[in-house]
Amino acid sequence: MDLDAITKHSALHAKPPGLTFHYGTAGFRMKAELLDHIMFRMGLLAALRSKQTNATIGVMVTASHNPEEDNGVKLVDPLGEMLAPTWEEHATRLANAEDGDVARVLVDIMEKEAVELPQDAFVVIGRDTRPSSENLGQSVREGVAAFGGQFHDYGLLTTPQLHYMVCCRNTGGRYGKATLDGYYHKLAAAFLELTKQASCSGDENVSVKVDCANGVGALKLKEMEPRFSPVLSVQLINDGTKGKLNHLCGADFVKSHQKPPQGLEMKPNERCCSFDGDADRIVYYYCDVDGAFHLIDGDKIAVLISSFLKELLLEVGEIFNIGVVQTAYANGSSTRYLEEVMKVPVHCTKTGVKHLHHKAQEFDIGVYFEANGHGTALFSKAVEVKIKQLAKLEDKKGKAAKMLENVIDLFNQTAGDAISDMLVIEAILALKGLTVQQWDALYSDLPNRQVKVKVADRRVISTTDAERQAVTPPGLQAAINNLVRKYRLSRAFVRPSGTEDVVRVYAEADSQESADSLAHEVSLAVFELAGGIGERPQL
Ligand code: G16
Repeated sequence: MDLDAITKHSALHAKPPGLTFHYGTAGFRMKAELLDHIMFRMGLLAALRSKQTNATIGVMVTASHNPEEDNGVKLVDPLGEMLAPTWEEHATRLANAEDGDVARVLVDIMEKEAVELPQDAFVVIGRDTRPSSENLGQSVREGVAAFGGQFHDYGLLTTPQLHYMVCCRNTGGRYGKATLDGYYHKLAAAFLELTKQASCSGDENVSVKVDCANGVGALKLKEMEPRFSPVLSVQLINDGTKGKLNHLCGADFVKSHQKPPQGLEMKPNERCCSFDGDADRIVYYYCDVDGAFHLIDGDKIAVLISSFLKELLLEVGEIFNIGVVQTAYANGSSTRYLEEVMKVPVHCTKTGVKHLHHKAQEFDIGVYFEANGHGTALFSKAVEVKIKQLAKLEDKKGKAAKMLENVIDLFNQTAGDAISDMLVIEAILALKGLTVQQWDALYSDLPNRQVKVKVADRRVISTTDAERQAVTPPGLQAAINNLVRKYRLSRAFVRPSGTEDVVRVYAEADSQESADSLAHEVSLAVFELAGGIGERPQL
């Protein structure tokens, strides 16, 4: 490693003064103009991580659900998972190093992690459609090259596609081919095979309106559509040809505002869904004959998937432990339904798919979904092997195992994936002969509200118990407890966002009016006790 060259090169990607950076819920995220030095340094770090693991590492340039002016970056570990927590700390340290100290911090990380310098480094890069992403991707490439690493830049990809590519490359192609064609082929083949088993297959082509948040998901779904169109037709809305990324559209907008995205006209009972800006989240919705909007979020997706998997397992006759992982945002009704009606164990982790993913790996079959629509299902090696064996049988058991084999292939097991999840959902609905209205009717969500509060420094709020209790600032949790007591069937919590400069407030109660009012009162408590700035929260 030529330390002088790295120091010189770092000076061309100077750190803006006076700011502190933090590898958050999903990497670094902020205004795009502040990110150049971080991109260069994450290129360096990805090369270093690649040397240490002797594997391909991924770098995704995206700020997912954030506004178009923001951008971000996250590193993807060898099996397509999120970066290991100790390396998140290295990333934070490297991002905050003064320009002249970058080489020294790198040497320090190398020593700590026992990285062998002569080892080759290979990094794959993907980016979303933000105007800033191309240049920021160039800075990542420069970082990798400055460390003597090689790279392959896939250009525009959804985030889950990049996770998939990393996993394929590090498993010798066993997970799939590390190309877009390989991704489309794997998913479409599994989907077509699976839906052949639907009793009404071939009768009618199902149609879904897909709001693509004006993001990269539109491009990729358009490319893939001919492969599944014999069974499913998609009408793309907010496909990026005119609107702004994530503006008044996309999964985050629909979930948090509980209303349809701009540009999407819904006829009663029409089946609709929304992706977010990098297509790693999905939520479904429809409006009924009275014009009322019905949201089917990540919680109901987890219920649909886990009940389908349980039924298949019963037919296969194998006892595998299946668990569902949620976060504090999960609607109380969903947790109750999973535990009491479906008898499935439910675990709660901190927000961030990295936490849910790790917990889900503890089960033979782990289904994880955040209420915001970010999730997937994971199958242990032992399950995959057993199901493959059983799928060779020519009886009823074999048929169910074959279906399970297709389901396993249809899930993107590396990350939440809106395209893959949509195909899983559509396949399950077809196989079970369910409409979205019947799916929605499985249980009723408790009315809920999510709001954001601006404070001077959101890190004054710290939490415990999977973010359900505030530890600091003093008095905040007691204030929340007092407010919650005023409402029936109520619950509320606050946490600092790891992707936006805000504090998030969540409240649920027995009526929408109560949920709104509780969320508002808790916001005021945050504003007063945690250093609110700007306008006081309004109801
Ligand atoms: C990211 C994470 C999600 C998380 C979301 C919001 O999603 O991957 O796990 O739920 O941010 O996080 P926070 O509340 O900390 O801002 P995305 O789709 O933006 O990458």
